This record gives sequence, C-alpha cells and structure tokens, in this order.
Amino acid sequence: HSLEHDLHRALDEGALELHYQPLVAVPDRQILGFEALLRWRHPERGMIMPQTFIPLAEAAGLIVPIGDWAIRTACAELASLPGRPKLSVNVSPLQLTARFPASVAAALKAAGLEPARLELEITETAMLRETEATLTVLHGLRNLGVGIAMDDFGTGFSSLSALKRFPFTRVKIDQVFVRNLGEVPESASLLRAIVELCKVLRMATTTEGIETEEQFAAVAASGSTEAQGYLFGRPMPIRQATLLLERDD
Ligand code: G
Ligand code: G
Ligand code: MN
Ligand code: NA
Repeated sequence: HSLEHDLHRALDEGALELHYQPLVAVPDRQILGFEALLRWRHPERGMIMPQTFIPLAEAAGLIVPIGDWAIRTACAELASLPGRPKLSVNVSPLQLTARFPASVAAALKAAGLEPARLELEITETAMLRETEATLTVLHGLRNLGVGIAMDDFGTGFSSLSALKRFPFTRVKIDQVFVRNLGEVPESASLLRAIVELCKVLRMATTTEGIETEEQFAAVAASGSTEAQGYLFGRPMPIRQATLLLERDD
C-alpha cells in the first residue's frame, strides 16, 4: 500500500495524535503554553513525522479534515490543563477556506477555551496568497480574538512585506538564526534587528530552536520575549505536558 492510501484511514482509525512542545517566557523560563505538533502512529511503519505526511495530506485533499481534527483535539486537550496555558496550532494555507473561522470558533466553544489563548501558525509559502479571500479568512480569525503567527520567519519564502500585508500578531523566528549564533559573526545583531523590526510592527516574537544556555543568553539579549526549543522541552504527549506544568508552578 502507499502511504497516501493509509493516510485516508488514519483519522478514522485514531492513528493521529498530538504532541506538545513548551513555549517559555524569556528570561524566566516560565511555561506560557504549548505548540501542538501532529504525529502519525502507523501500524507497520511506526511513528511518521509531519514533514512526511502533511505534504501528502495537502496533495490528497485530506489537510482540511486532518487540520480540523488537530484544532479540535488540541483545544480540548489543552483546555483541561491547569494554569490557562496558551495553545499554538500549525495551519496549512490550504485550510484557509471561507468556512475555516466558523470551524475554529466551534472548536473553541466545544472545548471552552478562550479565543485569546489560541494562536494559529502559518508558514508563508507560495500557497499563502494575498487574495481577498485569504485576507477575509485571516481577518475573520482575528475578529474571533485568535492570534495569527508567521511561522519559520526568515526562511525561504518569508518576506518583510508579508509581515505588513497579512494580519500577523506574532513572528516565530526560524531556528536557523539560533543555529548560526556560534558560527556567523553578525548573527546576534541580526536576531536583535529582527526583534526590533517586529516591535516596530507591533508583533510579538518567539525565537525557535534553542538548545543551549549560550543560545538562550543571546535570545534574552535580543529582546525576544518568548522562546521554544529542546533546552526547555521536546514535543511530548499531553500527559507529560501536564506533569511539566504542575512542576512549573
Ligand atoms: O515536530 P516537527 O517535526 O513536529 O514538525 C514539523 C513541521 O510539521 C512543523 O514545523 C509544522 O509546520 C508541521 N506540522 C506539525 N503539526 C502540524 C499540523 O497540525 N498541521 C499542519 N498543517 N502542519 C503541522
Ligand atoms: O512549526 P515548526 O516548523 O516551527 O515546528 C517546529 C519544529 O522544530 C518541530 O519539528 C520541532 O520538533 C522542531 N524543534 C523544536 N525545537 C527544536 C530544537 O531545539 N532543535 C531542533 N533541532 N528542532 C526543534
Ligand atoms: Mn510551528
Ligand atoms: Na512550520
């Protein structure tokens, strides 16, 4: 069988699950919330990562039902955690159909999650087009009170002009900037400049991919107020995320 064939059944068979990676405050490391990340527990091939199956889901017309499932499940699982953590969920540009804001509103209502606790992450790709329809959907989400983050900022397609054209409330600064800190001399200044730019545009920042204390110190110096990376926690099942939160208070 092809992986795509199996993916058609994965949702019905309960083979998809979400792992949660902590988002922490800079510099005190308090847990602010979690990013939900999809995993596919394949009966024969073991755990399959989203980089493999999200493109298949997009090509097979399955990204809308899978994406809806991820948002509903993440809202429901997170609503039961103590301390009102926030929740970030990745969204493919193909999910931004006219019915999407109503579907997000229904997920929030069913879970009893306040809209301000939810943020949707979108990578600016060739698929994220600045059409009237896309902008209407994004403004519809903003009107619900949901945040919208530009994911993987600084890679591939992302551009400064996109930051102004789309109603983003947050920028997630790609791991590549943190990776370069030890190697590329101007990288600390570059990180600071991006954070400064986001402040001018009144957008919050999250710096991704922090693995070491040295990297964390540079992120703190940059003025970025939120961080994510293996230093604080890997993506983990909801039960572990709950334990981490209980330990954090
Ligand atoms: O943990 P990691 O390998 O989990 O995730 C890799 C990438 O897969 C993320 O950067 C994200 O863009 C994508 N991804 C993870 N979960 C989802 C999801 O629920 N929906 C979409 N559209 N993409 C996801
Ligand atoms: O949505 P996005 O592409 O930003 O998803 C985050 C991806 O980055 C996930 O695949 C997640 O597992 C991965 N990730 C998160 N923190 C770290 C880190 O500190 N180091 C590395 N190498 N990967 C990370
Ligand atoms: Mn993301
Ligand atoms: Na991403």
